[in-house]
Amino acid sequence: MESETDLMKKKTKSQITVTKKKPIKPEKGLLGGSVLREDCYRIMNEDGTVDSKADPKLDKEILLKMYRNMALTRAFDERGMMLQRQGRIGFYVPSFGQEAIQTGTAATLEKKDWVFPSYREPGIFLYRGAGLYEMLCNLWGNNGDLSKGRQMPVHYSFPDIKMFSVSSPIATQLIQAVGAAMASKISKTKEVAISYCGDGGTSENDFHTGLTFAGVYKAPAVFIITNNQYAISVPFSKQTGGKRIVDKAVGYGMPGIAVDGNDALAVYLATKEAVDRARRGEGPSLIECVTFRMGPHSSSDDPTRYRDEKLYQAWLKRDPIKRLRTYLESKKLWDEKKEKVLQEELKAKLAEAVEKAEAQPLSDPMDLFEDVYAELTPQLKKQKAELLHEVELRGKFENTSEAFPL
Ligand SMILES: Cc1ncc(C[n+]2csc(CCOP(=O)(O)OP(=O)(O)O)c2C)c(N)n1
Ligand SMILES: [Mg+2]
Repeated sequence: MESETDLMKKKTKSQITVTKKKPIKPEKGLLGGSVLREDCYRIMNEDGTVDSKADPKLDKEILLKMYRNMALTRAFDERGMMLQRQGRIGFYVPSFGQEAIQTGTAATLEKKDWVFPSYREPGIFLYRGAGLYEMLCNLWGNNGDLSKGRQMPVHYSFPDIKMFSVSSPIATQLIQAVGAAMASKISKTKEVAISYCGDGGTSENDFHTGLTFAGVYKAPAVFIITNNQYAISVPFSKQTGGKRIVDKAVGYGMPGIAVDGNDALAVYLATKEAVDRARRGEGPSLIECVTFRMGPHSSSDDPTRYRDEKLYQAWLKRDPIKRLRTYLESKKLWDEKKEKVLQEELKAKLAEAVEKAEAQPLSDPMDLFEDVYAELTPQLKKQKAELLHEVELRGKFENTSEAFPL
């Protein structure tokens, strides 16, 4: 079963040493024990300690930047959920527990690389420098949103930092990423395209199409599969008859590795190797990040109706932020005082951005007709006239979005 992990051959050896010492035991009865897996490449023990031989000794700046970004992502998610519960925004999708995947992968990229995220990756936008204010304006769908309120909430789009628009139809971003990767290959720009999808996304035709094409043409693409064990309420055991997503890589002719998705160091190292490999022209790779969706699917979901509480408790022990903090503390890079300062700073930054974003007026409905055609088509001209008439009749448009069915 290890043959497909050529990508990380050396590191797989050290992984075996690490896991032999302190194996993460799958707990019996929890979804057949298939969730807390032992086969993942990991650097950190479950409690955040790292055996000295396995310590990758990354630069202090990268480690601290990753930690700060993971904390910011958590704070952003908490604020997003709170705003929705307070009825101030209509919808939110949190990424609780998945912070190491977003940050650990984003930290390996260059500015020129392309990112095709799913809807559960605010941390990648934040790592690459997206503004809190602009992201929050998207949640309100107002005038400050870079998509002018035309997208759903959490469907951010930041072209300047090469963050492609979030797509709701799952896995569609994979083929878009392969297109960008092929463009890079043909024009020899050495840009890598990284794309993200969930365990549910791997059952989509677009997953198959994207990986087939990338494998055949050796596209400089990296596929990050966030296996958080659920696709809304559908557990991983119903997603595939296979045991692991990483095994699918063999069929597409690319190397793959399963990584402990709650271990920021392991995610970083595995992704770095895949990105470097793609940049050298050696083709695509697949990385299965094994994790757990600690929150609801979205603000419209209640996971207590289908998820075993014991499973949640088991994963709580492996919180990716706590693990990285323990590691940083062991290196004397972090302490309680620094944590307090950081949390205060994040709170203040978010409060300021929320206040500013909430005050922003809604987009002008007439904006709907801008930015696509240089000259409106006859149908759009007709629709615009109808809308103008409506506006005259009603006076103004209110934001009537109260509930999202997703
Ligand atoms: C093509 C398509 N089919 C169905 C849906 C409805 N849907 C939205 S999210 C989701 C689950 C996706 O699960 P997964 O890929 O594991 O990602 P996660 O939500 O766990 O991050 C589904 C089925 C959709 N958005 N697009
Ligand atoms: Mg999932």
